[in-house]
Amino acid sequence: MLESVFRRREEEQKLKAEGRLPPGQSLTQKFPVLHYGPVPSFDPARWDLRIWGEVESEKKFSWEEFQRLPHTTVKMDIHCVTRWSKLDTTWTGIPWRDFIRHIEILPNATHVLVHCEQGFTTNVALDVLDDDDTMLAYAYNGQPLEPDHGYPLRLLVPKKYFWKSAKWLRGLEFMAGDRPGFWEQNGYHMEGDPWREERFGW
Ligand SMILES: Nc1nc2c(c(=O)[nH]1)N[C@H]1C(S)=C(S)[C@@H](COP(=O)(O)O)O[C@H]1N2
Ligand SMILES: [Mo]
Repeated sequence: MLESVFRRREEEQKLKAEGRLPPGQSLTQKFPVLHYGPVPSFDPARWDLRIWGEVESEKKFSWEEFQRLPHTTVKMDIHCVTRWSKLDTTWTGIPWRDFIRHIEILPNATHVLVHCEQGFTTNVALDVLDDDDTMLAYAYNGQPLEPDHGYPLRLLVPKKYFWKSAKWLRGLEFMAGDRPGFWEQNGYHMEGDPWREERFGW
């Protein structure tokens, strides 16, 4: 028991030295569930993903349309502000850069306010989303997301703390300038970079 704790510490120190595990984080093999409020239900006939704000024209994707978009599978590490990290998680979905080809974003847009079921929001800069591991994901380990983990769709922004990876995604509001989302209004950092330990905003 004690030996396994020491072994894990050693592994974590090594991963930190290699720059794989951010400061103040510990490894987990489990997949903790964290969110505010109840798990919403999903009705494919009524679900849509709404795009608005600083875009040429508003747009809505139905679940059927959304599923037809070409998808890929990406492996990534995730880091939660509550200090757990999980390495090599495998997700399938639509890469951000592919997704935005279906939208005309106006040149003055700088940030997105991500909207979820039940009013959860989080803010992300467009240049953060412009990466090869950000995606709109609907599967984890080859299976549809568990209801707890965001079924049917969540955003993934693995280079930021995991609260930016919004579950039960329903809308993307493109903004000219930044605006705090749910946790950001409640004291969390506007950027949330785990490598700089941007946990809290104060
Ligand atoms: N819609 C929604 N998405 C959310 C949250 C939430 O409360 N509502 N919590 C965030 C937080 S704080 C974390 S750490 C991750 C946790 O994701 P997981 O439950 O899949 O581990 O979801 C994020 N996405
Ligand atoms: Mo979190």
